[in-house]
Amino acid sequence: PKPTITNGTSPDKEVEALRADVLHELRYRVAPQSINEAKLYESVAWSVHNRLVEGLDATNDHWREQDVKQVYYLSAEFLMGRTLTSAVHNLGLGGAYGAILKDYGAALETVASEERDAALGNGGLGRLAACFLDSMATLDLPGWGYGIRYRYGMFKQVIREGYQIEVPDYWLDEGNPWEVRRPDTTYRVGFAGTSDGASWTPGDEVIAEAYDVPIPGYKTTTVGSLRLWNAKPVAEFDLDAFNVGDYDGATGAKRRADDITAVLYPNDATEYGKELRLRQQFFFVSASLQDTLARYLATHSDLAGLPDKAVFQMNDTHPTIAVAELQRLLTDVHGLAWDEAWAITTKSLAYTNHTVMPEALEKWPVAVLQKLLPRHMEIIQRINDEWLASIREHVEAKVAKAPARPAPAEEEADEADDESDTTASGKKPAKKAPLDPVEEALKEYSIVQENPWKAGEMLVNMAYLAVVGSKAVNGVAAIHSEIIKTDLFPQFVEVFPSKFQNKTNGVTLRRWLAYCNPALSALITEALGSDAWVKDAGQLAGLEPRAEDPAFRARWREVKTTAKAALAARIAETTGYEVTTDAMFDIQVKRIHEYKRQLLNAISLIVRYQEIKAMSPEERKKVVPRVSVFGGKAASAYYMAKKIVKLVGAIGAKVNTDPEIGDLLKVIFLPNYNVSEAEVIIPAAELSQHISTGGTEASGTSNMKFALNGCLIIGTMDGANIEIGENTGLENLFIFGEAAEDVPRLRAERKDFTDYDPRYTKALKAVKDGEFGDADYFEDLNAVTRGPFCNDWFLVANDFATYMDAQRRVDELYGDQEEWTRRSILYTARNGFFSSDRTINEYAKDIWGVTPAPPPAPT
Ligand code: DL6
Repeated sequence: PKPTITNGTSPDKEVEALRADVLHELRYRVAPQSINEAKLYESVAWSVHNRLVEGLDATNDHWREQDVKQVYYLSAEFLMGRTLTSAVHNLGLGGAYGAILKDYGAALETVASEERDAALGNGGLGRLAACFLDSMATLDLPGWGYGIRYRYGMFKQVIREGYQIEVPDYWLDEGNPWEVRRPDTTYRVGFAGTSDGASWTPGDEVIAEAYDVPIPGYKTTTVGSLRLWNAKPVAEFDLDAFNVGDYDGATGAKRRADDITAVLYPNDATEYGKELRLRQQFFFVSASLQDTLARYLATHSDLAGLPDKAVFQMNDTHPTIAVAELQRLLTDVHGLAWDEAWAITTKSLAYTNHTVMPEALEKWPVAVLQKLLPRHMEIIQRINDEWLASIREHVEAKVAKAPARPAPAEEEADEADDESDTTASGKKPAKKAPLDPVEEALKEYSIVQENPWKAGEMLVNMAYLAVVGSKAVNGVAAIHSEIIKTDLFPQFVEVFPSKFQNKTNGVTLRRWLAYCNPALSALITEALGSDAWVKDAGQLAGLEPRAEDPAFRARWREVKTTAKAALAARIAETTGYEVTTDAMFDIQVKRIHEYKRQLLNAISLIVRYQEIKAMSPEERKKVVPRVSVFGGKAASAYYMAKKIVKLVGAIGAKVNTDPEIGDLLKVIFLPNYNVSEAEVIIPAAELSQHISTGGTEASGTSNMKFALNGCLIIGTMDGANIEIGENTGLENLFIFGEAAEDVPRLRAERKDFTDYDPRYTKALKAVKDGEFGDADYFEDLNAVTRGPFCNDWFLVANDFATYMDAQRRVDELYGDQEEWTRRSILYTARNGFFSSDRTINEYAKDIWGVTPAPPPAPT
């Protein structure tokens, strides 16, 4: 019999049906020579797949019948991690599958660890998208994720002799039970060719084929969809070319298509790499928009109604070519007039900014766009012209109000000309006509702008295109949403102040507390008398009084110690280092980046090492033992980040083998940090570090995961740390460092530090003297925090002393385990706000206008 989801009715029958299903999958699909945990994983996963597909189709049928408004979350990244545990528990089938696996002598947790991570993302931005999908389904909100089915996701990080080596991640090798191929859902996506100003004849086309990843909501009938596109050639094989001996040509189209969906973030150091990235972006955006328009037009005829039925959330600048593509589809393909189409476009799109880092705010050269997407470049130019025309009056008034700049005296101007404008031949170039101040001011607003670093090159600022083309623009934490308004888009705020919003990030409590930390989760459920908190995070507040109960604190500590033992085992397995659970577990896991300042942490550990070495045996007895864990990947072309990885490893190699140090300090670099590693690390953390330079981290989301798992935070007043501080009580965090508002001034002062903290100087000297090996290799790290040319942009030296002071407070508090545990409980109790359910409810209400629509339970 084909089992169906029974949602709790007749549990025995359900278990029997699932048991038969697992056996069927094991026998006929997996068909192993012998049964092991990997084979059991596959069998259970395919059995869960069957349930998910039923739910997926039922949900989509329901949404279509109800004609509900849907949100389409366009994202180049979805960092899903493993699926089995969360799917099984969200479906409420944990007990059933656990019982079935027992028959085979296996347990759900160990079988689940056989799954490979789906690492279709880089860091916080991609994981946020995955958390959002979980919350959308759990809240029964009609919506889809749309992205790329990368054949190789984020690279696997291997550490060889301390150096990061990138290895491809063959995550699809064993098949993927978490997707459904939809060979009937395909679209053509064009590139290059010519445009006559009204329509486009692509020079090249590929097919986008849909794969649907079902997203089960927690304790609900809704199964949402993540639709990922795979690129295929229009014609797989050119027999004519083959027959005349052109073997490369015969498969050229296939190779070009394969490249598009090969890797996440192709290295864009080459022209081909840059172009490929734009191809990827356009490929998934075009397929997704064509798909959603087809869905709409299947039941509606008037595109004017599209904004009532569809809203597209653009996750960072990667999908922002959607502004031009939606406008093109509406005008060129569906025949709407420009203005009518533009009204629909700007009512249907919304944009989230995730960074203030200039290198991540994409700007595409006009020349590249003209070559690859000629029609889109025309459309962007027209959008820009009309936008600038629409604000001309505003800019004229602004210029008129601005205090007049004193004109330089006649001779001074001439002198200046003489110095700067005389060419080698002694001839003076023609004097540039002074620019009209209005034209000059309009440049600030222009989507198409000159490249300040490359004379004559014109760029399209994709963030500006998104702001102009969207109905809402949001940042991802309160401070970040302010910085966006004051630093990134102030000129747009003048024109449309109400467009700008804040949506503080959140994380799904299912994965990041209930499932990754089952022991803590059970204790919370016991204390609160129900597991309702898993779906209603506000209920965690009920734990607060228990922080005052010594017996409860003792149980809380016990749970932490068990999680620490699991991490200690993982450390031993992956690095060979043995660590004691009596030490404080201090964690910094995130992408390796100078702004995140792993270097500050690393230098402080050198100081700690030097200080312990200088102590008497009596003094050493007072040291709080620490295990300092780092994890994170450096982008393959990020030279400095790779050096930081190497330095941390080198510190560990010295410290961890020094018999004088023993258990007082261990420095660990855990290789290949990913979602599954995070699920082991976060429950075990006692202190976590979120120490970015003020004003650089948009939000951070691991800070939320750590806080919810009762881990104390050392951090700067940056990103979501600030709101975590407000919720938890700032006095419960270890705060240090310069505030965001002071950073620009400190940078501008270009202080050449001569007044280093002596501890800092001594630590750097040790690196320079080769105490950690490779002095030459580390020379740049040394230089990065010194002037005069390297001006400590990320304020590592500047914030060092206050960081060390915060670390002293950490050590002091850790000595008082009762107070430490009390705070740990308060972190969990007070941070329910950071559930992604809250974030998604805000998006749904303030931007998307979508409302819950659960499909009825099957009868
Ligand atoms: O919003 C999710 C996540 C934030 O929590 C991080 O603070 C932010 O760095 C990250 N942004 C990106 C974008 N690219 N860069 N850099 O990953 O978004």
